[in-house]
Amino acid sequence: MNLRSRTTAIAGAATACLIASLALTSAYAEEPGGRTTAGQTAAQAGPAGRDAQAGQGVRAGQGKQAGQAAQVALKEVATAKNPSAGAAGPGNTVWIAERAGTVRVLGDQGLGEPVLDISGETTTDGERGLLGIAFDQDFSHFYISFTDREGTSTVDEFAVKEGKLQPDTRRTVLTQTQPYANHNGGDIKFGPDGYLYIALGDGGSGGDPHGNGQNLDTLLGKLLRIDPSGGDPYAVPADNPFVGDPKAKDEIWAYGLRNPWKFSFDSGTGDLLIGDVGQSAWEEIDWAPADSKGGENYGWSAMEGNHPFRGGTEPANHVPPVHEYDRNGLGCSVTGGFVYRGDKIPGLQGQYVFSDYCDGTLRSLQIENGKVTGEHDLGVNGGEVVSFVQGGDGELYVLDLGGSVSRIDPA
Ligand SMILES: [Ca+2]
Repeated sequence: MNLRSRTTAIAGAATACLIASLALTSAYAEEPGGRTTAGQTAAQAGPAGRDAQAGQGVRAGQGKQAGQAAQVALKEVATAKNPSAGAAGPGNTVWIAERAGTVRVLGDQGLGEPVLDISGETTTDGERGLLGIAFDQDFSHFYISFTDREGTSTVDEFAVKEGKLQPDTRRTVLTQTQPYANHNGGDIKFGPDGYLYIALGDGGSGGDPHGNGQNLDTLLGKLLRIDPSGGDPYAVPADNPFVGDPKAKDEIWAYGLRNPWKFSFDSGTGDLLIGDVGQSAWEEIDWAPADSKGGENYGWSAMEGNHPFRGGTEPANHVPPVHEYDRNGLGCSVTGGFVYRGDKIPGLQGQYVFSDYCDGTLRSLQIENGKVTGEHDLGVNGGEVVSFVQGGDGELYVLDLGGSVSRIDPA
């Protein structure tokens, strides 16, 4: 897949809006007295960032280096309408969520007809919409994460029988009201422990005006861990880090997050990786080992990446990002991906693949014992990359909000 044209990148109003709201409005329209409009910001940043990347070629030789970048190619396997999330489904299927509220299954001829349509229950203003989907480990339940028509973050569950959703079993598992339209997070994944993890942003506006990131008495700005099958509407695992602390919400697994747009667990090691979108200067990848007991403080809004934010003091328990990058050419809104555990690209084995919504270049990190020992530009551009999907076979897919669903193949 090639770089998209400037015209195409600017064209979609929804696209421009999401660009702006994911990252850039944090310093612009979302704050009182912002310097410019969201539309202008998006038009300037998206295509410009992409143009700047064109011709730079492989950057693997810069900075830390460990071996050669894997040789990969992007194979478009389907087109969708604003794909926003995906999940491996029963029988090695791949399920794709479209932001306006539909879910479709990838087949040999692209995406099938919607198997779910909640488009009447959500909106796509700001950063809203259908933002996450997940199956539990035995594919007996399917979960959707979306903002409802009032903007409230909502996680609902469906029973699955013989690979099909059972609409009459739908129930709401968790809701969280949102003070602003942006920074909803919204990604959901089951961990290797069988519990459901839910990422919620800091509630929005810009600069975390309510201090939610460091406030343990709110679910905003957190990664949650719940057991939806253990209670009604859910149970809290007894070993969650703040169970028993009356000043902290029991559901919290980790905190200090701004807009954890996408996160994943390494299917090989169980390690946790979170792409947390920065305010206006630093994009970051956060990490925790598989044997973490939870409770990590990733710093926001005292810290943005490794840097004190607006005079903030680094918390004593701050867990700094495993990787950060600034806004000088590499993008403006990190999109967390997956550690590659497929078979087709041996050179990519064990590397964390991620991208940036404003830039689109696929990159990979070699991470050993919580330290980045190598980083690579994979030499391909996924467009307006909003999500990665890991198929049941371990192969990775890239979702371009503009419509492409592509698989990462060997070159
Ligand atoms: Ca942080």
